[in-house]
Amino acid sequence: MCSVCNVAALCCGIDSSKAMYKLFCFLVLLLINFLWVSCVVFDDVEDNITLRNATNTDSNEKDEQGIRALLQMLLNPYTPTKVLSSRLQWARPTSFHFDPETKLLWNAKGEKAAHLGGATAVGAKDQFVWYNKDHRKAVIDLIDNFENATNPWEVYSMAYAIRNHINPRVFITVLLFLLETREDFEHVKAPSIAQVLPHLFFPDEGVLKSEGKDDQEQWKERSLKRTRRQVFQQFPNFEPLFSPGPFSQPFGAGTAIMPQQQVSPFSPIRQNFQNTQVSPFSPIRQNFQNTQVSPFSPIRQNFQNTQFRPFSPLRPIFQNTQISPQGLPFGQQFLRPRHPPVFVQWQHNIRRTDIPSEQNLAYWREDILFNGHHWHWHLVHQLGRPSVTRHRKGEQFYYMHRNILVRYNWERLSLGMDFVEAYGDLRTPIREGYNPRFTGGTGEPWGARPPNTRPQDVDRELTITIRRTEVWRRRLLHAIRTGVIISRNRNEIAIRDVDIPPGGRRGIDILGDALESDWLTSENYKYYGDYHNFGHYIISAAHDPKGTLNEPLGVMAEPVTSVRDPVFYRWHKHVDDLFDMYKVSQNPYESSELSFPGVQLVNAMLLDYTSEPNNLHTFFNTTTYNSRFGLDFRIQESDPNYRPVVIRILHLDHRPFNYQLQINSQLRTWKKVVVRIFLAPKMSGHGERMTYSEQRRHWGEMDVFDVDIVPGLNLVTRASQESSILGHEGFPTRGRPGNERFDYQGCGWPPHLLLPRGSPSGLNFQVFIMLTDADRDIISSSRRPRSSFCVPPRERFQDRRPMGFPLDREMESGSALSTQEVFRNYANVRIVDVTVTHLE
Ligand code: CUO
Repeated sequence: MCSVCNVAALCCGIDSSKAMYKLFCFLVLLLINFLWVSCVVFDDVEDNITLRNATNTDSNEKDEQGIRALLQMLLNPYTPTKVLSSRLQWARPTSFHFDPETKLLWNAKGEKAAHLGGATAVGAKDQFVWYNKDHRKAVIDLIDNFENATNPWEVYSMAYAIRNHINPRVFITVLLFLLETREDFEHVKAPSIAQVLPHLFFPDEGVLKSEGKDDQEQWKERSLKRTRRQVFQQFPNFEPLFSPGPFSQPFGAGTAIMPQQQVSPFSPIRQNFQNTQVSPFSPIRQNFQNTQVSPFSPIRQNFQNTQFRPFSPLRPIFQNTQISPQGLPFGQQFLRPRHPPVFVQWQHNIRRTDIPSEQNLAYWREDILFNGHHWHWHLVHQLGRPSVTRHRKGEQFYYMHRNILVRYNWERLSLGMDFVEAYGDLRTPIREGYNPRFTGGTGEPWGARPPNTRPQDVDRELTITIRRTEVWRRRLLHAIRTGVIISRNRNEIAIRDVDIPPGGRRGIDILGDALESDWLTSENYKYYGDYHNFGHYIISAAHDPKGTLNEPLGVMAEPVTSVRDPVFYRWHKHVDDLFDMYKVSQNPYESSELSFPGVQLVNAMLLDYTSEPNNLHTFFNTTTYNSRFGLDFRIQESDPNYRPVVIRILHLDHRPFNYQLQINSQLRTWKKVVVRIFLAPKMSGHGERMTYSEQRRHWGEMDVFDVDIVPGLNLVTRASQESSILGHEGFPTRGRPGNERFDYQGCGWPPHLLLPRGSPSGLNFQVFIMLTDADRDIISSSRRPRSSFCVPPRERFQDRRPMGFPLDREMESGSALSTQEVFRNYANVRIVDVTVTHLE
């Protein structure tokens, strides 16, 4: 029958001509089949679960088993625990038992370990609503209970006992939060939210598969291939970071789809860095030689990083969307002969809003990493959580959302649209309709809002009147105008953006907590209410405010989805207007705060090495996304129709570039300086030159870093990918030597969206660059790269200045002048005109 059976039969002394032989063969084949199923069917789940630090000697084997199981829970959010446990052969913990009746968790000694009444308040099938305070409280309750666990194994044991009784979204949020904050999880690399909950980013399986058929046919000859080739043919000296190979290969079973990640040794980008480091005549090298920079200096680190890291703006995406760091080509993990994948090209071309111009921005609003960034920011800046409250959280709320808004306006300008218009009066209709056209975790579609829907008082999961939010707004406006917040003890707290003693809070920080708002860190939650969050909630319920249609809430209910809806930016423009009223009320910076005697920024340029200086380029690119988990979970792998879904996402991208700065120091000794770089459009949407005041609301942070300079002329090169706002590969958030690095991508801005789209004929922007004295600005010297959009738990922002300094306030010199004219007399400032060209 088969050679395997013959050999086995021979070994066992069974005659191949007898009936006994047939039975024996049957048993052998059964055994082989069992082994095959165990190894092949389940191992691609197992393959993807790899701890960041496999040789961590601190964690015992049990802890590692626990962590592995916790990650598997994350990646299979809707599979019951028992099914997962037997499929993945978890070690079964017996130390906890949960009683769903009493909501009590008992430990092995028969003692009450926790009461999960709060955590179970959100039903297993309820739609999770982040901006609903009760739902956030469920998250906090569960976090509190998990924090009693003394090690990862205990966290797993508790999770095992309670998981089936907790709303899956609450459970996932808590688990990811624990991975971010617990010290015993420091070495664990958490999966991205797009991989944990892909249905929040893509439509359901049916839509994907039907689109996939079309796209497979189109793939070989259609747009993307042409787009990429055109980009590189236009600039023959520019070698693509990724080989275009995958676009010219037919797809099929076993075809590797991962583009080459390594930068070619002949790439001009690499050469550039090699040149700047290796050449003995390089001014940069001379600079290093002269200054004898310590091997631990951030300057040196910067160059080391830029040299040895493969430079790819897309690399973080790949790292984020795959969990296995073993070096396996990404696609090969699931390209098994038995399950040829379905390839889907995802182009954001599903119409979701009725206004065509708004629809044109879908590629930006629906960008996966951007959605993930916003979600992650809210995850780590958990509301009502004093033990892990992030430093300057209220100010961060203002600043991070200001930057989102600024960049959205850059994009609108690139497409010839007006800047976003505030929507703050909840009694007026919302012009834009929005139909999300994808489903929530429970399989129900998100609520759709028809055009010109007028929000009303809400009475469904929560009860809230518009009148109540208006009272809160009036009180907040009064606080902004008078510069005084009334505390819960009825004390008057002055809110001012002045330098503050350690432990004190700036006015913008206090205002941010009151406005967002946070029931624990708000100085008076009862009085100032929950203004911003309830705005989200009322808008998300506008299409069914009383729940009479039994329609789920719209995407505005959740940070992970809210940025997809055009009304998000309108609501946040209104919130930003309130913050800006406060900023405008602050005294302008004095010239002593802006100048830097003895240090001049002689020259500055931006180079992408494909054309003249100060010419930057964007284009559309693709990324492959593994939807192995979540999207196709409804068809089991044992089903002959099972095929994994592999998604290619079209997204904006740009050529990496460098800032080159010539800094002259007349000081007698070396000096650490802070370099602050911002970008803004030069002209308004109507083609008029903007004044300082008009341009002020459109500056977005590009980078803030520090560098050591020596007396005389210094040449400083900084790579765009090193930016302080970006999610970095292996960003060392914990800052302790010897720690494994943690993938902190979620906290940073998506690297591929660093630049605005620009226009085919070139759109004019300005880059504002300022040098300030690090002795004044930096709280403590650290070798960690700085991050502008979040700070690790229990640490402080290094930059002492207000976020957005110096462009966050009005200037003494008057609002009729341009920014160039306002800073004309400051030798430490330069404004560079740049052109951003979009390659089509
Ligand atoms: Cu991030 Cu309104 O805060 O969404």
